[in-house]
Amino acid sequence: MSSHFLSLSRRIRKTHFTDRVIENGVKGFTVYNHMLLPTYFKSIEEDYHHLKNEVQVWDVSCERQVQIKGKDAFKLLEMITPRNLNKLTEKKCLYVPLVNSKGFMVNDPVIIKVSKEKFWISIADSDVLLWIDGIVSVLNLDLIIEEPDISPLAIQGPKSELLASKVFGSKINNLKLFDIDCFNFEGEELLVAKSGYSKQGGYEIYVNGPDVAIKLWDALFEEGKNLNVRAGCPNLIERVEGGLLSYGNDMTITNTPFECNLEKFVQKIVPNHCISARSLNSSKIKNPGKIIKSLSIDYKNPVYCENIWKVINKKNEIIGRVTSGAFSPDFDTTVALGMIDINYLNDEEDLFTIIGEKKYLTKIHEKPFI
Ligand code: THG
Repeated sequence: MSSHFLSLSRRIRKTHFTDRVIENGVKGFTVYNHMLLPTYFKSIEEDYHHLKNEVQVWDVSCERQVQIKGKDAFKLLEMITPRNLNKLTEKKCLYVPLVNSKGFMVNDPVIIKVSKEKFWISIADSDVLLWIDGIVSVLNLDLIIEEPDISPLAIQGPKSELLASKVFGSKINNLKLFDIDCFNFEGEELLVAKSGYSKQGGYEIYVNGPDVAIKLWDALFEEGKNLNVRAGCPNLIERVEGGLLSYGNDMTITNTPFECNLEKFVQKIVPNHCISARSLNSSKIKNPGKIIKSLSIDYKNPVYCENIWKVINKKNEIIGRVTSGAFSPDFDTTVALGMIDINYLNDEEDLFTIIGEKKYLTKIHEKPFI
């Protein structure tokens, strides 16, 4: 994969874990929410096999928390998402599309209810704080918005439960997907959720401040010695196999939740509080011309999609775009996510993806590769 040095400056924030990440041999970073996010350690393939067999600790501090606190906090949340938030409790977090008044994706965060009038929006890579601040100031809502010093640290992989229970006790074994609860670590109460940006299972710990960050990192590596724990990060191959969407890659503010296959989270069809309801009700937005699909591409060499790959039909017409892709060692094919013209979703004609100068047979899959 091509790489260049990233010149650091104040605009690109380090995290409380960055020094530890470097000590553990990180080889690449990207920038996400103006903050460093590791991209690989040994190699993307080696990290992938380790993630799918062992356990990793990930510095995902760049999943910043936009905290909203006050009497109107819940009202604001209902305005910015079409998902029904009835299931959001102090014991359950939710994956929620944020949609603007024209019906376009602003972000796709996880939302956490910290207490009665206090929520964290655990954001993907776009400036949600600015978007919300605009709404709040125009409508004069009664709430305070800030980005607290919270650094999510993820434990991911099939052995994550073993590692997490060594540090947080066996109570952690009771958590089901998207459950969240308080756990004691060295006298600190930390929120821990069963969640994370992989399909291998695991937890995300919302770490407050720099001191707990280092103590927790070191405890996880001490307790994880016999579990072959390693520092890791969201893995491109595993993510694409699992069909996890990446805001800024697979979708942007030019896409609707329907195009992003997030229709199941469009639930507030009555335009009451939600600012996207009217647009999301219009037949133009409800019936998208293209939709995100999992794809397999008959290309069998290590490869990473760093720019859009065009998808074409027999007549060489462009009928889609691959937005994320990588060769998968386990499936022995290149796996991908891409926006495909809805007229080509049924297997009637051969489709091809252009990689380099050549074209490779491409199949559309109804489900991710898991
Ligand atoms: N955890 C936390 N914050 C985050 C992410 C995370 N912020 C940034 C980014 N990741 C947000 N994007 C996603 C995308 C997918 C999922 C979570 C966050 C996810 N999706 C599951 C899936 O698609 O299978 C489940 C969705 C559902 O059905 O509810 O987990 O990872 N804290």
